[in-house]
This record gives sequence, C-alpha cells and structure tokens, in this order.
Amino acid sequence: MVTVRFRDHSNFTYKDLLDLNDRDKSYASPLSVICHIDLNAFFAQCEQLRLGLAESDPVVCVQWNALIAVSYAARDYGITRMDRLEQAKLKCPHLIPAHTAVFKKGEPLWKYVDYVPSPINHKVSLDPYRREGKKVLNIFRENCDLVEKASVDESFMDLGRLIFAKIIELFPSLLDGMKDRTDELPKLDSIPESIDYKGFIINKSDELEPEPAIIGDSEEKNNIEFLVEDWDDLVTLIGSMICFDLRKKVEKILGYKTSGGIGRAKTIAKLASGFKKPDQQTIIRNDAIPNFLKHFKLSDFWSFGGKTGNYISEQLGEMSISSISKNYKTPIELAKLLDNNIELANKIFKIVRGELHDPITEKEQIKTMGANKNFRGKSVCNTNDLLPWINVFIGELILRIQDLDEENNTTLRPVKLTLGATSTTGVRHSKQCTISQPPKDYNQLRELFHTLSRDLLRNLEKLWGDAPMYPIVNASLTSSTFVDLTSFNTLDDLMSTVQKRKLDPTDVERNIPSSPPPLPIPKKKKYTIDSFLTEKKTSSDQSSTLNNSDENPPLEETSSDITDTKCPDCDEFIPSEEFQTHKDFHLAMALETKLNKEFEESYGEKLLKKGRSSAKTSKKFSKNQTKLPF
Ligand code: DCP
Ligand code: CA
Repeated sequence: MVTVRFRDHSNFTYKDLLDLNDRDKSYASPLSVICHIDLNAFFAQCEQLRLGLAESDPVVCVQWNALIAVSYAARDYGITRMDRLEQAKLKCPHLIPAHTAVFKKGEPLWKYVDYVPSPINHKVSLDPYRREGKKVLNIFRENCDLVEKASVDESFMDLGRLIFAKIIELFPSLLDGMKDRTDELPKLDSIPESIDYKGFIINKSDELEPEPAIIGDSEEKNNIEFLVEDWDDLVTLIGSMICFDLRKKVEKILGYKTSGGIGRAKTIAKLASGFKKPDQQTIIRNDAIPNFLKHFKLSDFWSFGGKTGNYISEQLGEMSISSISKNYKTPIELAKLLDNNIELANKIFKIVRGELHDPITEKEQIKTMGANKNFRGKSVCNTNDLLPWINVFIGELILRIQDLDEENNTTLRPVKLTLGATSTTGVRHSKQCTISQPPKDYNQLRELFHTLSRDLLRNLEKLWGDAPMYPIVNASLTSSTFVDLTSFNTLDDLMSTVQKRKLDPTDVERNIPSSPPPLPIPKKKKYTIDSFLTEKKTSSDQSSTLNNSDENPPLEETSSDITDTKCPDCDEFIPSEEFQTHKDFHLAMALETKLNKEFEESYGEKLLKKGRSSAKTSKKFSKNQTKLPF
C-alpha cells in the first residue's frame, strides 16, 4: 500500500521535473529515475527456450565440462558455476546440460551439434546469446529513448521522458502554476489510484522493516505501507511500473525472465536488480538509499571488483559502504589514504552515498574485438594446424562486426589486427598490423583479414627465433581501434580520420595520378607505417564486448615489433619511405570514385541503393543456423 503524506514544501523544483524531459539533463536531475534490467541465468535460459524446456527443468549451459550458466531450477540443487559437469550431475542426476554452439576447426560458421563437441577440434561460439541479448535490447529501445547496453544480458535505461509524460498525463494542470523554473513543485494531497508500485520496496530508515509477500507468479511485494512524501518518491514508483512493463514485455515476446532495479543513479539501479532474483524487481526511493547500501561492500560495485578493489581495501582496510560513508566526511580525507588520487576519492565518496550520477551512454564503445582459443596437448604443432583456427577466428570476427553494424546502425571497421600465440613454454608473442583503408564490404574485409593474418603468422613465427614456437597452447586474433566509416561523408572526414594527416582535398582531386607511383624494387620486406597506423596497443585497450574465449586467455603482451605488412589494396610490398605516397594513390582513387558516384546519383537513387546494400549485408548463415529458434 502506498500512503501519501507530502511534506509541506517540496525539495524539488519545476526545473528538476522539466529536466526529466531532456535526454541530456535527465540523469543529473534530482528526480532522475534509472532502471537496470538483467536476464536471469542468461545462457541457461537461452538454452532452455531453444530446447523447448520448462522453467522447472534443471538446465545448465556447458562449455566442454565447465558450467557457464546455471538455471535457477538447477541452483535449487546447490549447483553453482564453480561446479564441473560431473559434480553437478552428482548433485542433480537428471540435470540437463546444454552445450554452447561451436565452430568446427576450419569452418567460419557456428552450429549447434548433436554430439558432445571436443575442445580439440571445436571452438565455442557465444553468438546465439549475443543475438538473444540484442533482441531484448531492441525491445527496450523500442520502448525507451535512452538505453545503455551494459553487457550481453544487462541494460540501463533512463526513464525520464516516460516518467515526465506520465506525470503530465496524471496532473495535466501541473505546469500551469509555474511562474519560474526555480519554483517549488506543488504539494500533493493524494495520487491517482492507478499509481501503485511494482516490486519490492526497500524501506526508509523511519519506515518499518518490510515483510515480503508473494503477489502472483514469483514477484514479491511488501505487505506494509510505504510513504510518498515528495515528488522523488512518486517518480520512483512510476519508474517501477514502467520497469515492470518492460520486463513483462520481454517475457511475453521472447519468454525470458529478468530482474530489475529502480533508483536515482546507475549504481543504485544495478545493485537493486541483483537484490532479489529471479523474476523480481527492487525499488530504491532516494531516502531509502542509506538503508539499502548498508547491505553492500564497496567491492560489490562492478568497477571495484578487481585490482582497484584490492588496492582500495588495502588502503582503507574497510570496505563496508556504511563505514566508509560514516568514517570519511570529505573526499579529501579519502584521498589522503589513496595516494592523493582525488578522482578515485571523489568517485568512492559519491558511490557510497548513492550520488554518482553518470549519464546513460547509448552507443556501445567498442575498443577491441577478439577471438581466441586454448589448445589441448599437441593439437597445434605447425602452421597447417593453426591456419584452420585462424579461419575460425576470422569467420567469428566478421560475423561480430556485421552484428555490431546492424545493432548500432554503423559501419565500424578496425584499423588494427593482432595475432598472438603462446607456446607450451609459456612464451607469448604477438604481431600487429594496420589496415589503412578498411573496406566496408564484409567479403572484402574477410579476404583482407585472411591476407593480413597469413602475413602476421609468418612474422609471428619468426619472433621465436631459434626456439620452437610450436606446439602452442593458445592463439588469438584481435581487431581493434574501430573507426565508423558511416560518418565519412566528406573528403575532409575521411582524410582526417583515416589518415590523421592534413591533406588538401582539392590537391588530391587535381593530382590524382594515373597509376601508382613507381615503386623502388623492394630490397628485403621490411617497412614501417606512419605513426598513426603503427601506434601500439596499450594495456588500456579493453574489450567492451563479450570476448569469445574458450577459457580465460593469457594476458596479451603485444610485442614491440612493428609489423611487416603489404599494401592491403594491391598486395604489393612497400618499403617504408614509399608507403605513404603509395597509400595516397589508393586514397585518391577511392575518393574520386566516391565523389563521382555522389554527383551522379539522385537522392532517390541513393535511398534505393541504401536499401539494396543493407539487404546485401544481411547475414548469411548455414541452413542449420537459420533453422535454429534463435
Ligand atoms: N558468463 C560466463 N562466465 C562468467 C560469467 C558469466 O560465461 N564467469 C556468461 C553466462 C551468463 C551470462 O554471461 O549466463 C550473464 O552473466 P551473469 O553474471 O549475469 O549471470 P547469469 O545471467 O547466468 O545469472 P544471474 O541470474 O545471476 O544474472
Ligand atoms: Ca544475468
């Protein structure tokens, strides 16, 4: 039950409310409402639905004999992700293990197979889960104007506009009394009956501890009264209704059960969605934040789990949220213990108070995309053993680049490609090359990847010198430094972004040579590429997407070698001093073709062509794959 007992004066202004209606300001408004939705036991749910099984069936998603997702039905038997398959079967004899899809050695497309795949000649594919995750994301995007994909199965949503519209619908005369945006919002005596809350509410410190009550299906609701004392409480309750609707839409359309969290900031919403699982949602009103946060430690925040978390706990000695917020009254006090890192101190200071208000970022910031495989025993003893796996990596990367383009309506292309390998002795080397003009066309990109990775492999093998590189225990192919070719509408864009150099476009047009500048006879293939193109991979390059790894890959240590490569456009080997001139030729030719086409085509023709090209780029899968329920 909700009881309205409004304060005499609202703590909020018309501006705070109006800001909700602005995508850029909403997250910073003290009335902002963010929700976080996470799919329950995601990979296991995908497999359960794919195989037409019931929620009560104890399904686990398996990679070789490791469990990577455990359904809630299987969790009832005490099974966790830490169990091996054999142990899990002992705990639940009628366990249903579903293996992930796999790439077969040498094949560029993944499949679900009707036998137990061996890690010797298969590689796991997580594509089916990415696709399902994308379908969920699309439902969110159709219903909410600001959605951030947080991982393969989690999204943040800024509910500002939806809430603003609801408030205006409920209180149509609300804005009439506004003289100034800084005016206080009016006091409310009651709220329409249609406004209730959905989910489990965390109590404010002066409210009674909530008693959970089951309300149909498995959703819980508290069975005591909760106060609406100001507009922030009201918007949070409306947010809980919207979050509930979004979750139920996902369930109705796709069948997936989710958990949700509703709160003022991303950090609060994220912790809230994990508070009650599965198929539940938790609501945190602003005044309940301290009461809620006392359940957590600093390491429960996703950015403070690993090394940073260890460092902070070493420095502060105490990680409970309540004690950090009680013991440190200013960020300066915290900074003193954190090697004067005021940025980190500020962040912690705000997080423990639920006051870190980060915006929702809509576009996925892809930095690297990698495919890698750990090899058993001596299964990869020479170049011929490795090449089929490189084909698999390339197939996987191309599919993922296609997916990314479709998801974000972009033409993201990597300008770096890195091949790495670890030998049985533990020595790891990698070679990186650059792609100065990555093609938009996926087939051309695939061919280019093949050419470049063969070159990379030849050069990588040389890095071992006299010691043998083979057998190897791991290999990886990573594409990185993505540029969006969609935005290259003008000569200037293309010039400055791809080449990162200043070139006068008119000069280029005037001086288009009729053939590539003559090349000196290559001495020995050894060349460097300009600084932009050879900029080395740094340790800050982290994947923002789910990397398809068979097991945790060893840390990538890119060798400092500048990669030998050949011109990807004409396959000629180019000495360093000639390389730039040679590239200019290709660039100029490409620009000329582009410009001519632009002048020739009418707007209608361009639109038609766009339609055709997007049809052309739609994915092609084997029959087996298109028949899958995914
Ligand atoms: N995943 C994985 N290996 C891990 C963690 C996760 O392969 N160490 C995959 C499988 C999960 C998916 O990512 O299904 C999502 O991860 P979550 O941490 O969200 O876990 P679940 O969705 O499986 O369970 P929960 O219901 O607790 O969110
Ligand atoms: Ca999950």
